[in-house]
This record gives sequence, structure tokens and C-alpha cells, in this order.
Amino acid sequence: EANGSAGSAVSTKVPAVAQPLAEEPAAIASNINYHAQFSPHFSPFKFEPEQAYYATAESVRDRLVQQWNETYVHFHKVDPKQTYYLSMEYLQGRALTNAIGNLKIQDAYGDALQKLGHKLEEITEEEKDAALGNGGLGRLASCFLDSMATLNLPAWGYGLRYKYGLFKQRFTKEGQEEIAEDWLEKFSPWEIVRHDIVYPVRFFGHVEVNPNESRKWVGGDVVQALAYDVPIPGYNTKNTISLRLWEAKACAEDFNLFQFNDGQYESAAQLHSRAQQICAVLYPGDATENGKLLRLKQQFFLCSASLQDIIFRFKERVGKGSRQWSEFPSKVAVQLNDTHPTLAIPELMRLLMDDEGLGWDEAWDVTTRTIAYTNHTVLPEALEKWSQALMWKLLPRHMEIIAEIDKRFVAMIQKTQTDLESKLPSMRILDDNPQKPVVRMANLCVVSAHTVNGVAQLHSDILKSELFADYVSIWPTKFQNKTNGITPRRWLRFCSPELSNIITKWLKSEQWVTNLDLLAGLRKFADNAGFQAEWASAKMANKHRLAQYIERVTGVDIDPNSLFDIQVKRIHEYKRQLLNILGAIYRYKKLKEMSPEERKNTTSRTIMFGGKAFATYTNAKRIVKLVNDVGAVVNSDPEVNSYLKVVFVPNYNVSVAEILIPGSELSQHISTAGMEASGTSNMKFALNGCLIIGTLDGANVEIREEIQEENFFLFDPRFEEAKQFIRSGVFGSYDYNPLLESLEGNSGYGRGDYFLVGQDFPSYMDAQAKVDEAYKDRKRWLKMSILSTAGSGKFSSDRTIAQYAKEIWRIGECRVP
Ligand code: B1N
Repeated sequence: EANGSAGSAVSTKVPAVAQPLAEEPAAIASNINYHAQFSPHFSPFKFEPEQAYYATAESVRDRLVQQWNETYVHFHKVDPKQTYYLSMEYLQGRALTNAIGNLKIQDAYGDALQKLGHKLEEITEEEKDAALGNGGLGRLASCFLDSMATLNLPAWGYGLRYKYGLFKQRFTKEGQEEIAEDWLEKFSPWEIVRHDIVYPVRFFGHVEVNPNESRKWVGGDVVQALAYDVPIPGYNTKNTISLRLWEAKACAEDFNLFQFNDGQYESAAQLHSRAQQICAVLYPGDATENGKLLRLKQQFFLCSASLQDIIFRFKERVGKGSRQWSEFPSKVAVQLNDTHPTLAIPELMRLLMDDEGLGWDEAWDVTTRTIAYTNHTVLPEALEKWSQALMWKLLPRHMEIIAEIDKRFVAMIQKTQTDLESKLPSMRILDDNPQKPVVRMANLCVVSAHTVNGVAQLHSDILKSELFADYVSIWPTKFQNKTNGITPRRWLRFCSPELSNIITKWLKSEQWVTNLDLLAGLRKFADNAGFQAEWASAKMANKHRLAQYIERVTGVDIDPNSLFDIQVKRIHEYKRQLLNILGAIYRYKKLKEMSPEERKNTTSRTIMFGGKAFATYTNAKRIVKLVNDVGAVVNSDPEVNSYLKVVFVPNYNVSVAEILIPGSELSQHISTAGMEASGTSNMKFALNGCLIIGTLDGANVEIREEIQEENFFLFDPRFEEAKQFIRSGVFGSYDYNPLLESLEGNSGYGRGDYFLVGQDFPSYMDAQAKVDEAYKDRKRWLKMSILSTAGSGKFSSDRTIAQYAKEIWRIGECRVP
């Protein structure tokens, strides 16, 4: 059995013993065997990779549960101020490799599995990705959880337990096809249902006014929010925090037995099916798509359940009974991940006033000192606006509160900021436009939160100078920057063990995993031939692994000696995958025109795309189709296909990224300037020694600063430089921004080449020619690659989270002894 091949039966030689904290491979194997036999999910006597995966996951979970309980007891005892991260999305990906890596037990588990006739790398592939998010915003939330646990912060995540996560992508002749992703089909071993943690959440109904003037929201439909907890282990620490996901349920009384017995099966179960709809699917929008009633219900469901839970814990930890509500903000920080959980603001006001009896001023003081807001986009069509009529219907009490916040804001401006009165129509929370009165969620956040932050320096500057400019003079200190980051554990240590080992060897320490700035120590080896050789061989191993994957999922055979050029992200016009494919088309055409001799002097490239298009986003789907069609022609053209391949990697997700990024040499981050708030995959690529070709947008600006401009392929620099020169004020302080924007043809949709693909094409091709030249000089390329990694220290989400903790949440470490 111990020959490493997949066993088909549970081992009889390895005893089945529970011992959850076993350290030795033999004892761990017994624990895995114990789960295979006594927590069975399959028919007995079967122990193929799938069964081995579930039994292993449960064995690891035993350990997490232990650490989790210790963490919770410790937090309860110390009673520190705690942060709650509210997000409609988490893109967790797989958990097994991450968990045993963070716990530093991968070797013991590898050996244990071998005793059971399995390979760790093989069984980890059995796990389905938890894809409860769309893109960067959801993945950021997951990186943040990893950093919060690793930094021993008293912090939790709250989200929704969607039954179907982000759709699976398949290609047909027609283009992209979406298939429901049933990640819970067999069950997830990483969630634990808390049958004792249930809160009622109301929808619709009306407001009752009591004789003492107090108000109460009554009637309507009530659904139950049931907690499912996912353990989030920190790296090299006992601290294990929670991601609490809510599921919506109806109660037994909601089932109409009378109707059922009368044969009216559907209407008997109507309330049950209505409750189930709430967490049925992840909202598939990313940045530009419009919302629906169900989406609003989801948002409120998350906010209400989470706040009831937070208040419950606040009261529970009082213990001594003397805690005042005014102390709430010194015990609780709530971070809103974009405007999607904005309803937390009126919901906290309602709970404090209507349930706890606080007056408006007291409740407002507590709420505003508790809540902070992160903005993730400036695209106008992505700024959430909800119909006032819909809100009055679904959440009548919250609308009363929002209208009151708006009224008081207007009164404050009229009293103390008269110079801003003319700006009120756009600054107000309520847009009373008679055509379609709406609530502007971002304005509600800016007025109510104590802190508003952008996600990269450029983006935060744009928030202050454009989107939220009018508010800056009222609250000059409210606006901050928190440049995004990524977890170095998942995005280097675990996804590229080869490169990690080399880094550890040359830095003579593994400290960089939790102190990423130490990577700067690699700079001095950038020209070292021995280091370069090891670096190149790790990259080549990762390229081979990627080539095998591409062959398996697409059937296309790619050459590991070609330049691996990757663009992966949601498909969006502003991200300009179209510019990339036009470049590839031009390259193909030129190759066709060349003589065989001329071709030999070119740099061979494999251009890979990955990413999902929103199902109803027609232009995005056309781009997907074009890439696939170009690939079909180019890849089967024997004249040039050893110099160029174009591949669309299907179903891009966290696990696919873990294979693509380590194997990449060049990646494209070429959004129209000003449109990408930050980007986070740019950081993952740079960290893995992949060079970037990019615009001066989002976090690219800071990445270029850190890794130095000569190691970054910037295009469009002439145009940008000239505009920057004007903005710097050399020609006076007059506001030339409107003029500059008109220059860009950038001042409104539908004005020609809104995303400037045509305008940027020539300089893009110039930059690409520089890439080809640089690639021919191996030593130069390797040096640039090393310096890319060496300069990526800033982009650890540990740094981002440490800044949130200090400058927004004001919380400190709470380490389990
Ligand atoms: O958030 C990421 C940034 O790195 C990206 O630049 C930014 O585009 C992304 C509506 C969004 N902004 N807005 C969204 C997601 C879902 C949805 O329904 C908007 N995603 C971003 C992390 O800061």
C-alpha cells in the first residue's frame, strides 16, 4: 500500500485512532483513517483520492477546531476591541494546502498520506474552489482574512453562504457558456454549522409608532439567519479566526401543513422557497452591472444578521453588566467592503434606537464612530443607487432613518458650510430626481463613516480630487489611502515552493513569509550568476507545470522556451483585453509576412488569457469569442505556430491562478488610465518575478516605484508625461483637468473610443517590442525578474492590514499564548 499509488480500500494496516493533534506521520495516518471509517460520507471500503481528500480535510479540521476554540476563549477573556469585516464576497479558493501550510504540517501530512497509498499533491486537487466572489474585491477579502489571522488580530469576517458560487466557464462554438457551480454538491469539510446561532431578519412590513413616540418595525416576512463558520488559520501562530457565513432559512411554523394536506404543495412551502432564494446564488456582477431586488435582500440579510451577532457578543462580553453603549466603538470596528453592506449603517441605528432605546444623537455617535468604508471603484455605473420606492417597500424603517440622516446632513451644510449649498444636489444621500428617486449608497457611506479609503494611492487621490471632492473640506481627515496587498503565503510560499526555497536559501531565513519587505535583500543577488541560474530553473519548472496544465485543459501544446505572456482578470472593456488581442493579431500578421529567416530573429511568445465575462455583458463576450477564434487560427498555422500561440485558459479561478502566476514571465495590466482602482493580480505576478507591461493606473504606479521604472514596461509614457507636466502646475494653478479629459475623449460614454484602445495601440506595440528585445538578453531579463520579486515587499496584505488596524480600526494584537 505504501507505494504511493492511489489505494482503493481503507488501509487495514494503519489503525483508526481519533487523536486530533497527532504530530507524527503514523499517528496522523491513523487519524485520517479514523475519519475515513467513522465520519463516513461514502460507501465503506472505498478509499480513492476523493475519499482520501475528505478524510484528510476532516483530520486537519480537528486541529483547526482546537485552535479556533482556544482563540475564541482567549479573545473572550482579553475582551479587546475587535474588527468585523463585512463583505458580500469572499474568493477563498481551496483550503487544504493553505491550512497545512499555515500550520506547518505539510511534511507530516505528506508522509502520512503516503502510508495510506496516496500523494498529497494529488488529493489536494480533489477540493472544489470556494468561489463566493467575482474578482479582485472578493479575493482581497480572503487575503485580508489570512493576514488578520497571521497578525494575531482580533478580527472576523462576515459574509453569505451562497449555494452556487461564481459560475463555471466553458467554451462552445458560440463562445462562453455559464454553468452553475455546485461547490456544496458533496458538502464542504471546512464549514461548521452553528445550530445555536440564529437571528431573525425581517423584510417588508411597516413602522408602528408607540405612544412614547418610539418606533418599531413590525409585520412583513421574517427569515432566519443561521451561522456557518469557516476556520481561518494564521501562518505560524495558534490564532485561528472565523469567517462566519449566513444561510437563510424559514422556520417549521412557516410550512403550511394545512395547505400541504390539502394538496397545495407549492403554496404550502412558499415561505420556505422564498427564504432559500436569498442565498441561492452569488450576484454575478463585477463593477458595472445593475442590481435587483434579490440583491438588496441579500445585502440587508448580511448586515442585519452580522450586526445582531456583533451586538450579542458585545453584550455577552460585558459580563460585569456595567458597559455603556458609548463604549461600543471602543470594542467594535466594522469595515464595509465597498457599498454593498451599506445597510449596516441604518440597521445599526435602528437596533440601537428601536431595540436598545438610545436617542438619535447617541445612536448616531456610536454608529459613526464604529463604521468605516472602503471604496473600490470610480466607474459611475458601478456606484450603487437603489430606488427609493423599492427601499420604502422592503425596508420602511431603514428608509425613515436614511431620510433623517439626509435631512440632518442638508441642515448641517446650510448652517455651517454655506459655500457648499450649491453642491447639495449631488452631495445629498437622497437623489429626489422625479424621474427616478434613488438612494446614493456611496454618499450615505461618506456621510456616516468615520473613515473613507481608496485601495491604491492614485485611486485615493482621485477620490479626493474628483468623486468625493466636495466632502473633503467638511471632513479633511476622513479620507485615507490603504494600498491593497496580497497574502505572501498563498501567492508565493505555497503556489511556488521552488522559488520560495531558493529565496529562503539565499536570504538564509524564512522570515520573509511574514515580513515581505525582507525580499529587498535579494537585490544584491540580482546579477549573481549562481542565483540567476537557480532562479531560471525554478521559473522553468513552473513553466513546465503550466504547459502540462494547458495541454490537459485545452489540448494546446505550448513551448516552455517561449515567452509566457499572461493577462488574467474579469473580462471588461476598461481592462482592455481587446488591446492585447489586437496586438497578438498584429504580431500574427507580421509573422506571416516575414521570411522564415526573419522569423528566427523574433521572440517566440505564448499569449494566455483567462477570465470570466458577465453573462449579459455582450462586448465582453465578443472579446472572449475573438480570443478563442484567433487562437484556433494561429495555433493551427504550421508556418508560424512555433513563434506564436494564443490560448484562452478556461474557467479562471483561484486554483488556476495558482498555476498560471508562478509560470508567467510577462503579465499585462493595461487598463485605461484612471479606471482600475488598484488591481491585485499585478502584485501577485510581480511577487513571482513576472515582469509587468502596464499603464500608470491603480497600484501599477506604486509597483513601478518599488521595483524601479527600468524593470517595468510602461507604455503610453509620452502622453502621460506631458499631461502630468501640466497637472504639476508648471503652467499655473488653473484647473486643466476638464481639458485634459476631453483630450482623452474620456468625458462620457458613447464618445468614440471611450477606452482609448486605438489611441494607445501604437505606444503599446512599442512597449511590446521592448519586451521582445529584453527577452533576448537572458541575463538582463533574469535580473529584472529578480528585482521584481525583490521590490514586491510592500504589497503584502500583512502591510495593508497592519495599516487598517493602526489607522482605521485602532486595534492591537491579541495572540493566543
Ligand atoms: O476591487 C479590487 C481592485 O483591485 C480592482 O481594481 C477593482 O476593480 C475591484 C460591484 C465590484 N471594484 N468594484 C468591484 C465587485 C462586485 C460588484 O458587484 C463592484 N470590484 C472592484 C480590490 O480593491
